[in-house]
Amino acid sequence: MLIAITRPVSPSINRCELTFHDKEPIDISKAAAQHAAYEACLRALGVRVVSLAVEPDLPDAVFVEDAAVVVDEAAVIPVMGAPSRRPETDGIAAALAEYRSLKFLESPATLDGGDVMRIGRRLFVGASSRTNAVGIDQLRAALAPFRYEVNAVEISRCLHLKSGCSYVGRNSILVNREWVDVKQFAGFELIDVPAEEPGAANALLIESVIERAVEDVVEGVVEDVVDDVVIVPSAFPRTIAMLEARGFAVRPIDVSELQKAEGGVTCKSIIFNADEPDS
Ligand code: CIR
Repeated sequence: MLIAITRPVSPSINRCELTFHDKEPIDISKAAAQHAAYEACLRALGVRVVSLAVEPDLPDAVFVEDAAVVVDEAAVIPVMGAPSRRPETDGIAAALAEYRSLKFLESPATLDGGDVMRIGRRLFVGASSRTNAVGIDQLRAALAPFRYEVNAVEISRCLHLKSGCSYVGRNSILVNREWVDVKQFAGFELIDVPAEEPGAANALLIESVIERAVEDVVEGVVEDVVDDVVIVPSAFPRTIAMLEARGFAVRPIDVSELQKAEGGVTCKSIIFNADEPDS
């Protein structure tokens, strides 16, 4: 089954890291309600949500995606790019140890999970202000025994790689080419976000149960499975309409408060395939 690790919105989120956004007050109870709706959406799609304890003193702790890179064979725990966020990995590593063997990156490596877009056995990693070349090299070395290919991608004007592109299924990548250099994406269909919605390329694919079963047998991308769902912020109606017109099943979700913290829809969960841990 698919498992999603999540963590509640921290009461200190108004002290979050900001890189490209101006500071705007975040309504904590509204953010918590939106996060609950996000978790409910995942559950409705058949995902088992494992919500960890709140981290009151870690403002960005809700953005769990940045604290790990999970593949089928292992979980890699990075040194996160923002020093304020580094303590977040302790709780994430403890939770993931139930499901995966752990590998740890070491300083001077830095890497945020939001910079890693996995498509089958290929990992594209954004060379961002949070992820350095040593981090990309250490990730490549950590995953080499499992035959994953790791490629660096140049990005600019956005926080993470997945701020500017996401794999949405059907061999397709939703992308803002103003922010992401697409030359590594040969062989994939590129779907450009509308110019009016530059931030809309962060979308969360939840693959259908059928596709997950097939993926167990056939490694790599499975095309034309109709039951996949792509979760997209409701703030991006043109992108939603465009994806629906192309036949994608889209689930719009309101994440306006966490967008003020420079978050999107992928960053609030770590999603992977696993059996239930033994209790
Ligand atoms: C940060 O700057 O680290 C947080 N305020 C936002 C992190 C969002 N993470 C993501 O998109 N993967």
